[in-house]
Amino acid sequence: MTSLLVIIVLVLLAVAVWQLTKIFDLTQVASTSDNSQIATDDDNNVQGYLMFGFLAFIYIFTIYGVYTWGPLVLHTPASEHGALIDNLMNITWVLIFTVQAITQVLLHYFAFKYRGNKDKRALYFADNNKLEAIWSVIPAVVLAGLILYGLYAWTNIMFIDEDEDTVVVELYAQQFKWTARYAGADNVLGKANVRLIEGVNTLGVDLSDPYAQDDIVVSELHIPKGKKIHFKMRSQDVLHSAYFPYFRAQMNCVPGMVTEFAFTPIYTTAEYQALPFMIEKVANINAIRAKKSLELVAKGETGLDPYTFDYLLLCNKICGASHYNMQMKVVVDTPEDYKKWLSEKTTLVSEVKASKAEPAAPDAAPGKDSTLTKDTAAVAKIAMK
Ligand SMILES: [Cu+2]
Repeated sequence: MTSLLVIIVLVLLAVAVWQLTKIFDLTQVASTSDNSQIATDDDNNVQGYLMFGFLAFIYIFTIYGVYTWGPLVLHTPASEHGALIDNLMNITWVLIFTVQAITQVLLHYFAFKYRGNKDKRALYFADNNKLEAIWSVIPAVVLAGLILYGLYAWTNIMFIDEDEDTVVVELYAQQFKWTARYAGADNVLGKANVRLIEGVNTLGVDLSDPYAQDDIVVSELHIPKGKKIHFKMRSQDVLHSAYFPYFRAQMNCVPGMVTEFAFTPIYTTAEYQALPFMIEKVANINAIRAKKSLELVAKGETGLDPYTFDYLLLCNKICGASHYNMQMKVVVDTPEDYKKWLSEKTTLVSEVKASKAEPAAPDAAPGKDSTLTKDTAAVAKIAMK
């Protein structure tokens, strides 16, 4: 509301200034100054030099931006293919910056050089085949190279060898949470369908399918370091996008179909937390949080907890009101820790059995509601932060 008022005030101010200048112009009618609408050589000179001013502005702003926000970009990739994506990204940046640096200087310099002048006549110039060939062929060759390298990187990253020993995990997206399902010892996910969603079987797994017997459903994703993880994505409601920024992986989750992506993590969570850049980043975040905490405590509110780094699975498609908070913690374990963690989990089949053994269905419903209330409370808590 306040910002709307500020905008209205600014617009009214602009209108007032504009009207004042009109009045000022009218009072100058009798004076000797040149009031014609045709640009004079003086006007053209001013415009010519302003071109250089604008050129300086875009370069200073670019350098300022790189210096100020550059350190915020994603650092060391945590997956095997991540370096390939970063390399592609860096090559693209270098090309863009080089072309931009050359063309902007030329554009603004020529606008200055050929600024209007009473003594100059415009040259009639139909075309120049040699020039046109140069500025068509160079970008075509550069772009073709970039696209070919991109295709090579993409097919390399997206290729999943069916015979390779992978860990198959399903990522199930719904407004507004992620759930993961492990394929279990057989490494094959049981069939699933939204029509089969019932009680604790929130993913609609077909419990009569032999492959579903050892499936494990969890709300925190654990994956082993050094092993290829084969993700199969489903969505219950709308388009979501499974985004693992540190692993340089993203794939849309589309209702009614299964999408796939695979990557191999190369740092455990503990190893990644111990990287020098991450220690510095966390220290910076905590310095900001500590300052904020002091302000909060002074106001009689509770301070902020210190931040620790964790890999996250985020949703990268605006999927509704709580999209911003649709995330799941991802833990990369050593293969031994991962095995231990997974062995402590119960299969979905036994969870469903246990829930049915409990007295009557009406009791199950409030249980489900209480998780919902807990989720809403958690969202509200984070939103308040
Ligand atoms: Cu989403």
